Amino acid sequence: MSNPQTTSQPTRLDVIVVGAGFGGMYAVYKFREMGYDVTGIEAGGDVGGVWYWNRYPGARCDLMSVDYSYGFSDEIQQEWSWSEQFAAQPEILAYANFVADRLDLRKSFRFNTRVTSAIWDEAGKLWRATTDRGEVIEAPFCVMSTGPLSIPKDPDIPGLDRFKGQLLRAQKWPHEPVDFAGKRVGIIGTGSTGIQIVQEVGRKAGELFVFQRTPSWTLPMRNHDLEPDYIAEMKKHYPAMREAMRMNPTGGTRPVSTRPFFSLPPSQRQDVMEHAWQDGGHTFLACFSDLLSNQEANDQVADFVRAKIGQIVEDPKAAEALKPRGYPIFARRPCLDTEYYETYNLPNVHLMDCLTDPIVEITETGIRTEVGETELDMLILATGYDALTGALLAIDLRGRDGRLLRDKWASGPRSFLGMMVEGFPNLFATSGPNGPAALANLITIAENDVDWVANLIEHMKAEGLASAEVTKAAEDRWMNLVLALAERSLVRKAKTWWVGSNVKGKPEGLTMFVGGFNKYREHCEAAAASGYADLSFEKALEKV
Ligand code: N01
Repeated sequence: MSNPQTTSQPTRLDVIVVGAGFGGMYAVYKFREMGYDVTGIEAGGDVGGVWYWNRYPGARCDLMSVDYSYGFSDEIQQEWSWSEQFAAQPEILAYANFVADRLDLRKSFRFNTRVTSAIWDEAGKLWRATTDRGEVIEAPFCVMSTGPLSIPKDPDIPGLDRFKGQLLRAQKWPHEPVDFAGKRVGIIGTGSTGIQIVQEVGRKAGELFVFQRTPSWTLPMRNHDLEPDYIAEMKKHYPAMREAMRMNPTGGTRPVSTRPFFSLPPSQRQDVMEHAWQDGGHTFLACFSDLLSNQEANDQVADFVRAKIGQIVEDPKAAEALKPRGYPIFARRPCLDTEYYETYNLPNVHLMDCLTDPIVEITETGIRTEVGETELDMLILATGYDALTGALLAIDLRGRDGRLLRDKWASGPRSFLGMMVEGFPNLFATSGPNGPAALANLITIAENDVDWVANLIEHMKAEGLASAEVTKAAEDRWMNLVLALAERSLVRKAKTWWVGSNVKGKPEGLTMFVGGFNKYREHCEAAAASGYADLSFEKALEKV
């Protein structure tokens, strides 16, 4: 294994992997096991990806821990035990560290290093990546495991740099504990991140001011500890569980209903919704088959949840402001919370409704809205990400004939299976923007994608092929399918990062594959089974 040092001489590898989140960690392990000379390059100081950076109070995964974990190694899943149904960030990061230790992954990574450019060298049939440390690394294959949520986005509000108090970004949270006691704390953003912070910090801060523009839908998580008997039983069934996850639209173990909402009489529908509310987690989505395709069904569930908000939040004005309206439930990523709405009944927590009183600017001492200024000691930004494409487009990525990915994707991302891009041979993305990305379990998707790429590279090695590129026809076919499915989905009806509307100037559209992880996997398998008929290959100049 070569170890690239800071040098003007390019380091030659077989595979470059960008990112040390769950996708990149598995990719590095997989290629190393296959005997390739592989190095992972990661901007953060260690493994974990989004879980390395997002150390904000209350950070937690809202997928069940046993689902949100690797299935590729039975040793790992037998040795690791989760403590809660929905694990908190410290435990997930500890899991990433456990995996890195167990597989001795760190020796194959360069941390605190960012890839700034990656350029296809047609003559050499290789990718030449440059890092912010001035290193040049060359390899025939480049795998981008850069994550759909890794480029934080600051709010588009004047004055952010003027604020003299403590400014905290959720996605770059300090590694040291932050003390909120007695402080006047403001937070902008009430997506999944903001909700998790509010329910935690509201109980700690002197005063908490929540600047909410669009209310999100959130449902009770009802998290609980996992009993030793449960864990032991689950470990016996891991193989069957992993198989079930491969067959599941969400890439998780929870079965998805085939029952349409209106197939039940009204009283039974009410009972099912009440049960789902009490049961917690993503039970709602598992109760009915058509909540993302039937507007009327969606409206009824939305009414049910709005009524619950009204029952919990004591101040009628705050309750009304917290009720989402004007877009379908589940069309914005549904959050799972622990007493989020109850937090607004605390005397020190104040909802600042930016729909009726918009933020004008951030000042030296706080936030000024149209009505007046709120003085703050601390300001938390939970304002989301330049998602799906942000991390890929942040790199100066040039394919055949020097073509920039940024230019190719000027009207939105286009790829085959979210993994390969026409004009960019031997470049792969895991959990890419035209796959099921954030609509399914990202670890399940990453494992699928890395395996698919690994099989393709093995095929190329066996056949003496130097480069693989998806044909324009195949890319068009995939994108037509992605866009046709998106057309039928209610998901496109909300203004969110899912459709790119949260970033000024970004092309809007639902470009994720909404057909479910199971169908996506079938497409991947069919592409391989066809002998990679969707790809064009060039013969090797030399064998990898
Ligand atoms: O980001 P978001 P997030 N003025 O984009 C507001 C995953 N995740 O970090 O909608 C005022 O959802 C913005 O308001 P609006 C999960 O996939 C998972 O919360 O633009 N407000 C919105 O409220 C999630 O979907 C977990 O009107 C402004 C917020 O900032 C994804 O990460 C936990 C503003 C951004 O919400 C992203 O979630 C956390 C402005 N100028 C995250 N600009 C779990 O697994 C932006 N906002 C539980």
